[in-house]
Amino acid sequence: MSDKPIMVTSPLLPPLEEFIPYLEDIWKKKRLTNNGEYHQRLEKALCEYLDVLHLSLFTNGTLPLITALQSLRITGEVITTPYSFVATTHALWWNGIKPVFVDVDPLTGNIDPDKIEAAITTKTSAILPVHVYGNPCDVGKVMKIADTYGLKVIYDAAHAFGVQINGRSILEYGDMSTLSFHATKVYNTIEGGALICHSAEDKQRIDHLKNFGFVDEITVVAPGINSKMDEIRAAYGLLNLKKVDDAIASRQGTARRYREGLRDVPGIRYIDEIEHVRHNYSYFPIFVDSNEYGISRDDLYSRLKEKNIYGRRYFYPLISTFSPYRSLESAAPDKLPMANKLADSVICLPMSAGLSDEDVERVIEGVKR
Ligand code: T4K
Repeated sequence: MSDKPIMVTSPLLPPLEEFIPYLEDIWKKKRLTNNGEYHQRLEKALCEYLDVLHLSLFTNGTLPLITALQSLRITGEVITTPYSFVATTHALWWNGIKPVFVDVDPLTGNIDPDKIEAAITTKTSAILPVHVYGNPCDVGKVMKIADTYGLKVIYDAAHAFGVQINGRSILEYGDMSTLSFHATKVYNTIEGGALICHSAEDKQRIDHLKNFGFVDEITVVAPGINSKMDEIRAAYGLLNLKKVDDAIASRQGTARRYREGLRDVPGIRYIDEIEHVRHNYSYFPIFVDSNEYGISRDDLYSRLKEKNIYGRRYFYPLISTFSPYRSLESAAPDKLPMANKLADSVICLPMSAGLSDEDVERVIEGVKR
């Protein structure tokens, strides 16, 4: 077996020979950004692929979170999860909103809906859960709580491109959902993202907010930001969209082999497929029980590195331990035992379209030893 590096992920790239004619067209037309032809085509194509009615493209997956909160005029406190990429909580900070962390489900790492009610105060205006690793949150329970207390729900669906529950897009749930199209994601536009909403009015407001708040040449209705996707990345995204089904199928094969290969390894747990869910296999986290496995998570992480296998500890450290947030009352480790346990035991194994059988075998053998 070779020992070439196996990275945690490798980007999906469109065929260069198909990209060049798109670039030539953009060069000819000299329309580079600001809701150009490719931008409009990609929004339409994504609505069709994802089976949603209203989607706004963004320049990354963080700005749609910030914009969703502005668009829904969220203030005060928002209930969220500490087990995510730091952008989730930073979006609250950028809006002057206080994050209130609640603990997560020990199996999936998603927000534990049974812990949400106890965190609601008179200042709570919304819930910001994350579909971690693309596994759906308990959307039914979250919706019930939100309806009971009159709260908005924004799902950070950065990992959940193409995920469905019972044949319905996961993006239909909540008031709004956000996606990331970063290079490391199942579907990428190099950098990019989107905000999904459920009405033409909301989409219009979002489109104003992502363009400085401009409604027309001389009218600004809100202190918007600049988060428009340019034509080159939109064209790249159109091409990558043609490849994403094959990419997901390839990832599915890798996930199946990991599950078979690691099934009987003592002290290694993974997340099983969830019934009635169309998964996108965006990540393959394993959780190491050091007592049963024999060595710690960090020792396994280092040993894999020595073998040129680069996993990542997504999501360690927890967001609640970072300096801007650790003094919050809700960040106290004893209030977040499950999130801490997952963060201290997780390694995401390499996962990308086109991982060879040999690579997958090397990873499995690396974990087994
Ligand atoms: N919400 C959630 C739940 C998120 O997970 C994220 C982002 C966001 C919101 C915000 O979305 P964006 O604003 O980022 O669109 C990565 C990504 O930068 C980030 O998008 C992602 N989540 C997070 C989980 O992971 P890093 O710092 O771990 O990536 P990096 O550069 O170390 O790359 C990992 C590996 O991927 C490299 O070792 C090699 C490979 N790689 C990476 C890049 C960028 C390539 O082969 N080619 C590449 O171009 O953050």
